[in-house]
Amino acid sequence: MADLQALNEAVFKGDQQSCVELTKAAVEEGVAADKILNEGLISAMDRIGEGFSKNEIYIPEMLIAARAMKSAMEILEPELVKAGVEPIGKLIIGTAAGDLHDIGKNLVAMMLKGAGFDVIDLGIDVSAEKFIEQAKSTGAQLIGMSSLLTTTMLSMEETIKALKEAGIHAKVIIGGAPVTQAYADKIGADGYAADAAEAVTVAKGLVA
Ligand code: B1M
Repeated sequence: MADLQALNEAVFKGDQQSCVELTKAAVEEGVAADKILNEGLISAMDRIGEGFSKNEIYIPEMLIAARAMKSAMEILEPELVKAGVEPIGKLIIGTAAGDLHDIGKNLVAMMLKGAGFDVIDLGIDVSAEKFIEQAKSTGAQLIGMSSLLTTTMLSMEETIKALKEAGIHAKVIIGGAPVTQAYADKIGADGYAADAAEAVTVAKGLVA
């Protein structure tokens, strides 16, 4: 019998192999894809997020759990598409123009995916033009930008300005080591998150 509790534990512990096996077994047994997603995967990532917020779980464990979740999602995604499960929102994400750091951005993207968002990752060094083009073509409600350098923080401001000038109404969330709430307020971002767990809370709040 499909063991979603074991799958939940496997995600929590970052046991990639068990995640894949248990997800495959649940799909083969005909367990509904949204049940596997919610009970097996998302609730485990919620636990990871809570632990991270309380400093009980650290970045390496979060990355390992997110990677395990990603492997399970690769099996589950076609089933979710077949079942017509709606994501809770669509978000495009990338690192600010000029910035090549992507470890934090990838973690944020994985956590948002884990929380049920449809995440389109534009990668690193993403220009304002690319954000605008992708915001238009995907119809995303949210745009995430990450910056690790004090210099590339400035390109976030330019991108937000360009998005507004292009008439894009998607809400913008920013983050990254040098970024602060005060800076987000200054440049007109709609949300700021200090870490990947908080990014999920902020993103959920913006699409609610
Ligand atoms: Co670079 N680097 N780096 N680097 N690098 C830093 C950022 C630096 C602080 C190191 C230092 O000097 N102490 C410094 C920046 C100084 C500054 O501007 N104030 C620096 C520098 C100077 C540089 C170069 C200029 C070095 C050089 O070439 N002279 C160069 C710049 C290249 C470029 O971007 N144009 C450079 C290059 C690199 C590598 C390529 C070697 C590598 C990046 C590899 C990669 O990402 N694939 C690298 C690395 C690894 C680092 C450090 C060591 C680690 C960054 C990291 O991955 N942290 C970093 C020093 C440090 O931070 N201790 C440093 C772990 C990651 C999980 O955390 O990204 O903060 P972080 O993400 C967090 C939160 O910030 C938040 O959630 C994440 C998870 O909790 N968050 C968001 C992030 N994005 C978010 C988005 C959100 C919400 C939350 O909403 C959308």
